[in-house]
Amino acid sequence: MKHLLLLCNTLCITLVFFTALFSSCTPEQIQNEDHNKTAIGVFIPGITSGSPIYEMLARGVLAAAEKYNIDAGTVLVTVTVIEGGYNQAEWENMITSMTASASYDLIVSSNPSLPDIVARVSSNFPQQHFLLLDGQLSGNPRVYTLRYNQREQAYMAGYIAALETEQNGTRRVVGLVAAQEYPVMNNIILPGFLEGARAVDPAYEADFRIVGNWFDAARAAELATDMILDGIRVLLTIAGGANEGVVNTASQRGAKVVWFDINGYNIRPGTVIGSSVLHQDMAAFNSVFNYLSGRLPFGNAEIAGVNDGYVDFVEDDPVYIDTVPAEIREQQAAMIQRIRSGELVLY
Ligand code: RBF
Repeated sequence: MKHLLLLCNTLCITLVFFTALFSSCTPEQIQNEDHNKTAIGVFIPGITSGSPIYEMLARGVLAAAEKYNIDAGTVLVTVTVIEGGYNQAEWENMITSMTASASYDLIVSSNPSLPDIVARVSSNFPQQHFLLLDGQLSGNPRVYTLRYNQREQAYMAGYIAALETEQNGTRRVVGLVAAQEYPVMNNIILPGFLEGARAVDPAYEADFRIVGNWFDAARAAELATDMILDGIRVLLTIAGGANEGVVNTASQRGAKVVWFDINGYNIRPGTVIGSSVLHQDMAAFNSVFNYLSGRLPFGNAEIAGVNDGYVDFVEDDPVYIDTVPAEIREQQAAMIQRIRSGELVLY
């Protein structure tokens, strides 16, 4: 039996599940005053809406709490989701406040910039436990991180972008529209994307453009227009809410888009020709469930890729099958098979 209380405003969503037993949580994991409760705070570094990586985070945490509660039967588990907004300069203060409130046994977040922030907060509040996805920090006994093999994710995006360009493009250039520059973008995603394209033909170059934020669809549309007029056939877009500007422009101008993080085929059927995805909902679910069961290996920094089931390219969507030529799908499938079999290793 379960009662669900949903309190919602723009900044804070609280879900309280009245069930579950915390019998399997170790005393060290429970700081809350009420020892019958486990309180989890989810910090969204941005705005959830329009950023599937954050939607998956919240969904996975909530599902893990719900399953734990249903399985265990009697104890209360609370999940509070707090949106940090787009002003990145405010995030550290917000996480410090969450920590200083001593309200959460575990703070969960997702973003490559979080490990540095959490390292500083943790030095002032060493008891606080953190679970960070899409980021990497090892050796802190209160912090667990899991990042994805985004070289694989970007390589699969670059490969299909080049296959489509070979068939219907005019120049051997693939496009990447990114919201902002950050180390994972510049050192892993952009090089991985280009590496994938160059596996089709070494002559490929990448045209890399920056929107400047994670929401400005009009600016992203301007960049996409420029790139398409320059003869670029396929654009990978990694810009949160601004992705909308890229996909609209591409569909109006007959260009193609590769989607990142979630399955995007149905966003614009026929325009979105690839979906290089992360199963962040599953990562959030598994790691929170492990935490609740006292089995999260704090101190570890894990990396998960295609062969761990956390990175994938969606090949079985009917829209992909109906709108992308068989010849391209077969070559893409053969490349993915080489990753799965271990013949192609991309760490
Ligand atoms: N991705 C989003 O989808 N939405 C965001 O608002 C967002 N904000 C980010 C802010 C920073 C400082 C950094 C470093 C990354 C951000 N990302 C965001 C990117 C996200 O972590 C990931 O790299 C991409 O979603 C590609 O998987």
